[in-house]
Amino acid sequence: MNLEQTDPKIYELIEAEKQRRRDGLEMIPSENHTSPSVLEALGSILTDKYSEGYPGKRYYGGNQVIDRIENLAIERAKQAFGVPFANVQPYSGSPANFAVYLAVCNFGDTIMGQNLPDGGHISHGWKVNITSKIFKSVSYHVKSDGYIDLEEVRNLAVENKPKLIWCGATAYVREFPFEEISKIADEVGAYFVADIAHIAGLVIAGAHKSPAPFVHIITTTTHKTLRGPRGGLIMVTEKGLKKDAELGEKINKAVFPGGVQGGPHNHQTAAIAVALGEALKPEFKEYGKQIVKNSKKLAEGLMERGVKLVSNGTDNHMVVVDLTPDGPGRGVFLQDALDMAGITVNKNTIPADPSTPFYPSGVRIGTPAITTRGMKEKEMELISDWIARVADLIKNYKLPGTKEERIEYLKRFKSEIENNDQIKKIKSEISEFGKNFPIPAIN
Ligand code: DSN
Repeated sequence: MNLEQTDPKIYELIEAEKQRRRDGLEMIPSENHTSPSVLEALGSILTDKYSEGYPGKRYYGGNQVIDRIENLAIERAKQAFGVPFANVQPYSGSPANFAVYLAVCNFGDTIMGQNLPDGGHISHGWKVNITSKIFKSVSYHVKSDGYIDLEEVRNLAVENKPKLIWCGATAYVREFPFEEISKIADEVGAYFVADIAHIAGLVIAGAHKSPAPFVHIITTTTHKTLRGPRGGLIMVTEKGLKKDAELGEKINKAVFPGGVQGGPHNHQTAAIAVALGEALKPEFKEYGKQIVKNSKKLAEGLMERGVKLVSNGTDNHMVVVDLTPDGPGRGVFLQDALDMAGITVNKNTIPADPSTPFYPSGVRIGTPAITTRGMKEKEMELISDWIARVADLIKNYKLPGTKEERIEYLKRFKSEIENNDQIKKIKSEISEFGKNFPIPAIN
């Protein structure tokens, strides 16, 4: 019996999601399309097994095969990122980052990371996150040109003597200054951690500088540019082991039993191993480089058409549109209008955002998933034209001041945009265009 017969409701919903993807373009920078092989491992019987502990040291019997799978994932992670130690068990990025804190910090210590509205990640000490409640959190910012303010990083580090400094973000379009911040971290004796969740695939492909020579620890998710299942990795570098020879052991203990996780998700570990195996193939280097070429071309196309971008361009897989020339808090209009036209993006804060994270003033647009579908620079020209046309259509919508007004206004906005002939035309153009670029595991 298959799912179609045993649970037709869920089956139909999965089919509907497949159709949504076929009809549109996934351009959320943190998403991708996994291969059939990754999905086969993820959907395997490995999900049934308990295996708390690590290879050769488990709390459950019957883990002979699981040990071999986990060891394979570890070896591939070490090879892919050029590091001597890897833990492949974190359920995802935030639990991985939390384990790093547990391994090297005590509650009450000072930590430092990139401010969330400036593109930083919530788990790097943002005010609503537990990391700002159990640690003293200090945030650094980007300058008006969109680059990390290294002078501020140094001043804050010298003043606050953090135990740990993060470099990594969710909405940063420039190459991360790993080398420059490592000097500051060394000067104040801090652990320096790169969170490369967004750029992991680019690092493996050689399309972004590797943090390995400069940091002590690297964390990443596995489902963004790395194109694996949802999951996380924590790695210790040679530099990290020099600072503390026990660092790998401390990370392992922090992930389990010290942290927020129980049994490893073995189906996920196997799928991560498959994704890493794919990322070690020569064609992945081409893929990673094409992601960046596409992103740069998209940035050019948008700016030529009058769309303002944070930092006026990009070095990586994403661009961040700044919608403030027509008023604050307007990310939601472009996100929803593009959604209706068949392009999936997400509203996002911009540096020094005059609005809030729920009604931010920007939108992130990324090329990892459409590059997986085989799109190249020529297609970016078309896509930038569609995006610019939609951005033009929403120019006159302004975010009202109160919560009640916003709800009513957004309802009206959605119905007007849904019935807009231009949007309908773009939607049908995109759906026709997408047929030439099959999605692995769907078409
Ligand atoms: N939610 C992820 C992203 O979209 O960048 C970060 O955790």
